[in-house]
Amino acid sequence: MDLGKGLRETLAKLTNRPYVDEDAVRAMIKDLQRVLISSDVNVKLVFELSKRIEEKTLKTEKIAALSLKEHVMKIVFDELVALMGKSYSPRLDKHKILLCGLFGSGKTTSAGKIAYFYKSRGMSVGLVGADVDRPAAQEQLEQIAKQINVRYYTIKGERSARRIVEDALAKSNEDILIIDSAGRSAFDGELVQELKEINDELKPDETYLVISGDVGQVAGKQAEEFNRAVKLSGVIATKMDGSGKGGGALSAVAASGTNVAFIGTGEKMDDFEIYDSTRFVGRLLGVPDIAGLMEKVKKISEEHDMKKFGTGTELEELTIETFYEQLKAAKKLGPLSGVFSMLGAADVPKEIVQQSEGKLKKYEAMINSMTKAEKKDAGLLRKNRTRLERVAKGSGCDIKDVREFLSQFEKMHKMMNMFKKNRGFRKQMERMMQGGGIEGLKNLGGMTK
Ligand SMILES: Nc1nc2c(ncn2[C@@H]2O[C@H](COP(=O)(O)OP(=O)(O)OP(=O)(O)O)[C@@H](O)[C@H]2O)c(=O)[nH]1
Ligand SMILES: [Mg+2]
Repeated sequence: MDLGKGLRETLAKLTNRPYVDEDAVRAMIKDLQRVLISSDVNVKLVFELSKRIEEKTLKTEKIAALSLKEHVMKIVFDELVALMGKSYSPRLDKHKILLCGLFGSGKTTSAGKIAYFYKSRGMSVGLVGADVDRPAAQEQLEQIAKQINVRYYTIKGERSARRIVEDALAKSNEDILIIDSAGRSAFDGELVQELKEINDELKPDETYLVISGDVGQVAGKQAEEFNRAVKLSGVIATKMDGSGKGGGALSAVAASGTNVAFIGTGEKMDDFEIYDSTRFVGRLLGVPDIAGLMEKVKKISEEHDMKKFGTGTELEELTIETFYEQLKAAKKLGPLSGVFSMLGAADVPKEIVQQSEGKLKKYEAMINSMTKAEKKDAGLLRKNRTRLERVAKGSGCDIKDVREFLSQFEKMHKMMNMFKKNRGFRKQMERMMQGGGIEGLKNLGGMTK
């Protein structure tokens, strides 16, 4: 299951309640446990986290400025961040890096990514191909070195990784030297032996273990084993783009006493980030950069694009025209659905928020072909084929397209009605639209960077 979606739904359920009491907190914690465990977070960690959340929410004094809901949200957010471990700051001086890890975990790709990372910061980099097991490994790394334009060192045909490292050390003078080592199917004596040899020769300043994020909580055990053999500086968790188990891997590494240093989020050289647990959790909850997003909301509402979204004391009735205004505004905002979910609404369907330019143009043409009465009351169109045909013809679209537009409108209409009934959401939205509420949201604590 998608950890982010599960967490967002859990929190939305809580904020959707008219008031929060002990039962509400307990129900939320149950949901949270289910979501985390199904994302392969270790059961023991989940229960420890639940217990802390329960104690903190029910037994600690809340900060005066926060509502009880905000208080609970802040505690949950902070606990999730703690579960996902510490953030990392890589050194930026001259140093040598050793990469190790099991087969196919992403070592060679990560070697390239680190090289690219430091090169982009103006440092000189050398890559060392010390994988003497897999015949194609040397070419793979050489290819990467060419692609990102950094030096490459190896001895073709050499069977000893140690000698390759020794040779590279003698020849190189780059700020950053990165050694790619051979993968193994399992953590065994042979692997430890080879790593120790390289280690003795290289005396690395940083040793990173590369783990594929899709192994889930097994990552913790791997980190422990490797850390015992060669002292690790940190873990690089790769394939964090595809895996639903990424949260499990990160939390397990954090619990193993090592820490996550970088994460790989794709196959390209710049799909690579310094690990920041606050940012990671923020992204899961749909608010990657809450301060930046709020700035955008403010700016757009100042441009009046969103004025019809509901300023003043009442949200206006959603009509086809106001819906269209919102679609245009939402496009500018990007991850608007994340804001909605933070405010306590369930996720706005992606297909509504992410409209292409072409589609918006089509919608505009459709709206221009509608009568005043139809724009006010979409129900007139819904069941009247003649009207549908007229709009389709007038806008050069198929009836199917008009129906799709109407169905999106109806979905949003339903959501708006839900929002309207929810006073808490309404208040937050109004405050936000007036600019003042942004502070309120920022006060959710750890969410700002
Ligand atoms: N989606 C995605 N794919 C990745 C990521 N990192 C690596 N890969 C892919 O995973 C596969 C294995 O990557 P490698 O870098 O060759 O792994 P390795 O650990 O060097 O493999 P061995 O040398 O055979 O042990 C390749 O197809 C990579 O493109 C990532 O962060 N995201
Ligand atoms: Mg490799």
